[in-house]
Amino acid sequence: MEKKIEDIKTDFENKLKDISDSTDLENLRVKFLGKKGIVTEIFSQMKNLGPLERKKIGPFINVLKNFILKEILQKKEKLRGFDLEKIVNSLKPFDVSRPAKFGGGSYHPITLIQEEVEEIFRSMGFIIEEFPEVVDEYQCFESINIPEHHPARDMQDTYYLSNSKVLKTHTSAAQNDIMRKYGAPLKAIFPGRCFRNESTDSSHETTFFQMEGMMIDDNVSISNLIYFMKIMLSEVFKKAVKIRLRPGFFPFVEPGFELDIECLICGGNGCSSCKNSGWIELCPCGMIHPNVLEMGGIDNKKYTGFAFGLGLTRLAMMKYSIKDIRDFNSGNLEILSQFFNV
Ligand code: FA5
Repeated sequence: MEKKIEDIKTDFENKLKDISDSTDLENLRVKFLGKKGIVTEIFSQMKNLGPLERKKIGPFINVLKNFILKEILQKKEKLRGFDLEKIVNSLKPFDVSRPAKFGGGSYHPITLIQEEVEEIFRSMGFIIEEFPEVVDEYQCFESINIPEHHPARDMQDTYYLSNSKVLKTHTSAAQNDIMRKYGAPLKAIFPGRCFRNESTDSSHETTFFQMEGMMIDDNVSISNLIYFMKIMLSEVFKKAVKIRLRPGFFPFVEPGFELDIECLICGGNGCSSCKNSGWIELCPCGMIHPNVLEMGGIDNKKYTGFAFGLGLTRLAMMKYSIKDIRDFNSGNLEILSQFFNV
């Protein structure tokens, strides 16, 4: 049997030498290693051997099989113009004890933009609050005037957890707790990660960041809201950017607005990031609904307030010219490590 194995090896080596194209190589592989191939056949003959001899011969056949496999792979690479042996020989020896070189780390663009916007509002007297990502339905909806059958509560948008909690769909979920915690007057921003069960495209993600803001005092009006929005945008972009205000409906504000920014990727000409509209929906806002103030324990006869829900991830897209929002969660360091606050 050992002699037979040796002969098979020699026969294979002779045949391999003459092979010059990949079809012949595949035929050779099938001839030796295929289901009815020579090596398979010799494996099946093992059953005719006694236990001692089987134990002795088994490893020889395995070595033969692995040898043939390795030679075929190497030949395949050679035929593709890829000489493994040559490459291995050309590798320079290296010193494994040499200290590694590490590049400096960098902040994620969301962290950069968040810190920047926080600083802008902090300098205008706003406090910054953190809020959990898992909230209950009362916080996310009822406490801000979203009744039970409102479409925003539809399973399509909201991730419901098994403990009857939800993943925060918007930072507005913190409004009620923050009003109750601080009362009025109040100037607060609260950034956070939001989750929505929706299909993604270049400006929609299932996980994205918002920054909510509220100002409550006597005599707060829409002009205060517009003033703060303008300051924030001019500080972030350090240049005039075109915005437009349209009526918008949100159950927790009255009146409500959509604040859009001209798409800075295409300069308003239309591109995939803005779905060819030239505008990006950035920061809906409005005057806080009296019911919401009341549910937050604030006297709605004495106080008025505005609230906004800034799309922080979209703001970062515009600031850093990132065309596709999905890049933020991609982990692609080539894209993510090149941004700095300027
Ligand atoms: C809201 O979430 C309201 N809570 C905002 C609000 C707060 C209105 C206070 C009035 C007063 P909307 O669903 O439109 O609204 O989201 C607000 C912003 O978050 C959008 O303009 C957009 O910039 C960003 N945003 C919303 N959904 C996504 C998404 N899937 N991916 C990325 N950004 C999103």
